[in-house]
Amino acid sequence: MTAVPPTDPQVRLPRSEAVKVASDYLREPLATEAVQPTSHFSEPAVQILKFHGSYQQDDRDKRQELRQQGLEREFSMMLRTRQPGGQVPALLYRTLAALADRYGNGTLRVTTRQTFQMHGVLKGHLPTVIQEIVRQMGTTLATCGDINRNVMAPPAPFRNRPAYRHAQEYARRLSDLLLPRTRSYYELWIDDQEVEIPVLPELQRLPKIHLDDPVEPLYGNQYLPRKFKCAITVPDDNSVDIYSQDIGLIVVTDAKGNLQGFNILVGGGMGRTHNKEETFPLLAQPLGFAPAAAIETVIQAILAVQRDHGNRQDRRQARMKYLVHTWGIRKFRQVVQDYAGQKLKPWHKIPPFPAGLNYLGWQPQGDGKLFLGLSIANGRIRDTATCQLKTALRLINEQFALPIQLCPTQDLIFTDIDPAWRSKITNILQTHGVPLPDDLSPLTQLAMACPALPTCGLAITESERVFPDVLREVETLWGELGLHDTPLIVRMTGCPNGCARPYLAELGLVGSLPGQYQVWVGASPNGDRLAQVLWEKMPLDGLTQALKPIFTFYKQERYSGERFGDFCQRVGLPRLQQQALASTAAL
Ligand code: SRM
Ligand code: SF4
Repeated sequence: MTAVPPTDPQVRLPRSEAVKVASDYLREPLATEAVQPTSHFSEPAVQILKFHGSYQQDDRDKRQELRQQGLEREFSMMLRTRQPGGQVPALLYRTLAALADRYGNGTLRVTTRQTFQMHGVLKGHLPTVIQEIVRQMGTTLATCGDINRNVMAPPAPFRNRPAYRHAQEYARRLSDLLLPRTRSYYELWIDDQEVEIPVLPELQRLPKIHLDDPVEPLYGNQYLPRKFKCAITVPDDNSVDIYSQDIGLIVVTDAKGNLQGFNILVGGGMGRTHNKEETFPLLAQPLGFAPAAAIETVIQAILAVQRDHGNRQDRRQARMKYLVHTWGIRKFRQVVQDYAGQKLKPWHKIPPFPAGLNYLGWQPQGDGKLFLGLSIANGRIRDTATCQLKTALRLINEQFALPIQLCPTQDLIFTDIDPAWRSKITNILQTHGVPLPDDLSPLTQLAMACPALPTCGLAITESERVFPDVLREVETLWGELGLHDTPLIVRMTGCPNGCARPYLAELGLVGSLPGQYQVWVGASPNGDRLAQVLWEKMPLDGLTQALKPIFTFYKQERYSGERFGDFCQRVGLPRLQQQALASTAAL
């Protein structure tokens, strides 16, 4: 892998890098095009728009018809918010829901990184929508693009467990620390020179970490080679899929809950490309431990190492996981220590994480109040004929103004609930047909799918739209075998990019060709082992028939309490494939 420092004059910049440099810190050509009365942006502007939190999309269902009529695509913008640790104040939720109704497609979507996405905003409405979000203390800044994305943390609002509080606090601190410093976002959308960008003490000059760049001392004018993702968790909760992150921090406390520091993991990532063997998902590896006082420096050092040594020539090889993989963790650690000007301490031993947690249903917060976790199918908040989820959430928001925690499983938690409100809230949900978690099988509670068609420009197959049917069929089969109460993590994506983290599912379906899916099995239910491909091309109408012998084998041969993912890993792919073949031959 070639390591290209951002300012190396000898190397001709690929287009994706040149666009960033030419943008004058994320301004042009976006600023010019944003005020033009057009339906969409040019390609370079689209790349810069991402750093402002928006993707240009078009309705792929209508592409062909419009092309036949000689018309242009039906363009609209998707906006993504930044919610460190998934925290959403009640007023911001109200604003986002109203904006989605007025300017979007009427839905909000809870993402797998604990943010909201709003789809279907017309180009001309972008300034109004972004202004309103910022006015209500929200932001879309740097939620997309080659920069640090939303920082995740476990959503459970356990007020009596200090480790959870530390994780949430540091999610916010790291989010602020790694924001871009350019004023372009505010110039373009807010027209307000008064907005203050926090200058953190940690951003004072640190040798090696900071560039000689007056605007972006950490990122420079070329930003990162690729997207960058961080999460913070606590030792007994891997709801954030910590091993899938570029940087994963695990809170370490003393016996009284005082923060000592963080175990640091680096180099995780899911994305891959079909038939490109040099791309693959990777789990993050232990880097070491840093005391709390040093963590900001170490995090910036890691990011700066990726900034300077990540691959800027080939975007498919540009994620930090490939740098860690190519160098090996020892060299990576050495270089990080060199940048940080300090040695990392040894990793604090922690037990393995427990299996896939969710925080659904009514639970005590530990401070006399309750929280309520609601399962949201694919994170999509909308009303249907049978379930008026959007209306129910609006009513709860209006009547009780409850803060929200978004979950990495695309679910949502209402927090700080006075126990006296419980029956009224339950009543609102029931009268609007919103299923309470107890009504849902463990399989439905844990499942997730990415948006794919019709909005995602990269989708090869359907995902969100077909997932309810797929899940129902898998669930029926699972139930027929008497496995109703056994949890199973099922995730689906419309392409190999891995947005719903399917390579960490016990059963992962990954769009491979139109109408066909790879089937991945064998990930550990606690998220510390990747799945493997069982079948390369499976049409959906053959899925349950193909799975039946595998599920039956599991039912018959599993050890007591053994989960499907662990079983598949133990028996191995060849035996699973044999079972499937034997069953086909017997037909
Ligand atoms: Fe993702 C690109 C949706 C989490 C890996 N992802 C996209 C885009 C923006 C398509 C595009 O580039 O044009 C999708 C927009 C679809 C739409 O219509 O809304 C998209 N990704 C999503 C969301 C909404 C999926 C969801 O069901 O919630 C998630 C938004 C997270 C957020 O709030 O920031 C989302 N994406 C992820 C994750 C999971 C995670 O971060 O924990 C991954 C795998 C982890 C990782 O990054 O390795 C992920 N998305 C990708 C990739 C592949 C990156 C790679 O390293 O190869 C792409 C494509 C790319 O970057 O080139 C991508
Ligand atoms: Fe789109 Fe692929 Fe991500 Fe699904 S996994 S949202 S199809 S990029």
